[in-house]
Amino acid sequence: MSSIGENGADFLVVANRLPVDLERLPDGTQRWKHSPGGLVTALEPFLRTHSGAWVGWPGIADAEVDAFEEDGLQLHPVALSATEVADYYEGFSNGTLWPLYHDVVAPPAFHRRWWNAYVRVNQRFADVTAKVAAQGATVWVQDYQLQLVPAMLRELRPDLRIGFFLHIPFPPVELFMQLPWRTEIIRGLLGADLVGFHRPGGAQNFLWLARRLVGLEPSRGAVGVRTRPGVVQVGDRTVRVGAFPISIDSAGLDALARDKDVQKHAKQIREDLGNPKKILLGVDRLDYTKGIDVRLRALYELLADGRVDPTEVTMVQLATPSRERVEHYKQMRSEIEQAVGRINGEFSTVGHPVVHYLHQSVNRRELTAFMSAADVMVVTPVRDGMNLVCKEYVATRYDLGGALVLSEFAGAAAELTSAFLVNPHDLDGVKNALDAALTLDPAEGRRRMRALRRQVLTHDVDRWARSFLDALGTQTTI
Ligand code: GDG
Repeated sequence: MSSIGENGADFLVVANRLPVDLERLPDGTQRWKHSPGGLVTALEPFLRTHSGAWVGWPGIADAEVDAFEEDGLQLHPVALSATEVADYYEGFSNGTLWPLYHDVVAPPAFHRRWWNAYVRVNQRFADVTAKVAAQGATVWVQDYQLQLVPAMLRELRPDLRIGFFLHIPFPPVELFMQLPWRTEIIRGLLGADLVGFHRPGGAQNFLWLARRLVGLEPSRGAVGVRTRPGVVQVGDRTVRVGAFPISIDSAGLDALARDKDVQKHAKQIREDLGNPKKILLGVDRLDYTKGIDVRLRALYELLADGRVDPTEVTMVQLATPSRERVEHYKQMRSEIEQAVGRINGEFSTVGHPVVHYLHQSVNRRELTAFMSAADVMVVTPVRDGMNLVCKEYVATRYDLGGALVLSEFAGAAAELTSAFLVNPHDLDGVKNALDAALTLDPAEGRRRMRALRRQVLTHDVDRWARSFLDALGTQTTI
């Protein structure tokens, strides 16, 4: 770790979180820890192989830390007070925008105090970025926490090339219109040169809103083709709008899954679980959008109907702790834990629980071993921008084993069409898909997995980043 020199960065990522978390130890000292999460997982391989800077919050309140360099990457921490964490992060980002953008699966709360903090914090991110970006630099702003940054940054630094990517769904017009500050958000995003979404539907929704709320006419509305953006004229500037489906470091994960120790660990996991005939696996941040309750309900009914034998099938649910101070999350956690308890109470035998529920995060190698050990990966979100877990599972199955049950409401469903696709609101459909995946003919399973792998291995995170940066007009050799 070293401090930063005088020169500004040519390529910057601006995200709510830094790719490392600051941790305070009981003895008062601090240390940096690698932080999990979709965004970091997605961008890290790209940034490590290019030289750049990352602007973000270190993950704890009131941490005043200087910029530093790690592995050739400049890290610029943005400090947030405890009140700002409560109002901007837990409040407006995760209590207003997150549920609103995920089809109001939980009711969003609208509070002016939260909004004011969101504006203030977005301005701080823009100020820090404006200070550390070199003349003419490319800045890539990430996600729903920072939607005002593009316009704020353009105001401060018109010389910059600014891209924005949204990692969660962009909602239909009727839902977005609920937001009291809807016009401000659209204007904030329009400060970018390129606004990217996972799916063409999100890009289309955004173009509609730009017309309805700001009166802008899209000059090319056809956003159906993945990387061919629509275009909207904002004064003398052209803003491009398009769909860029994110992916994973497919080759890296494939290699990790082939590692002998990881395979040994996978075998050990099966043994530790009592060598059941079939292992079902769920891996999610503990979030109400992920449909963990849906799969537990389906499993419960399959057991109750006698379609699944509890002595033959075991489910492992890894639920990474997430947003634990936000009310909806506390409530959902206890509901899920009750559902696990109910299944185990009714169907387990001593020493052999049907559901192994871990509310903790595991390291990457261990996660890969779990995926290698699983016969059926169950991904049932009621709404998900993309969902990387399902792509990761596919990347680990070099043996063409395993089966994927995937919600139609995950962005990934458009690409992973050889999965068992389910509507998570249709409980019978989910049960049938789980049953089909558990009793899958091995040859049919290999055929499906081969098709899934062809997609995931040829569409990796590097390709995603390049296609976005190419559309932004940046040389991806930086
Ligand atoms: C947002 C959008 C979009 C999970 N538990 C552990 C662990 N993870 C890793 C997974 C995966 C990542 O976290 C989760 O990514 P997802 O895409 O599934 O979901 P979100 O966190 O909601 O991400 C999503 C994504 O942004 C990218 O644009 O796909 O739709 O909601 O990589 O493997 N990793 C480790 N231990 C765990 O316990 N090491």
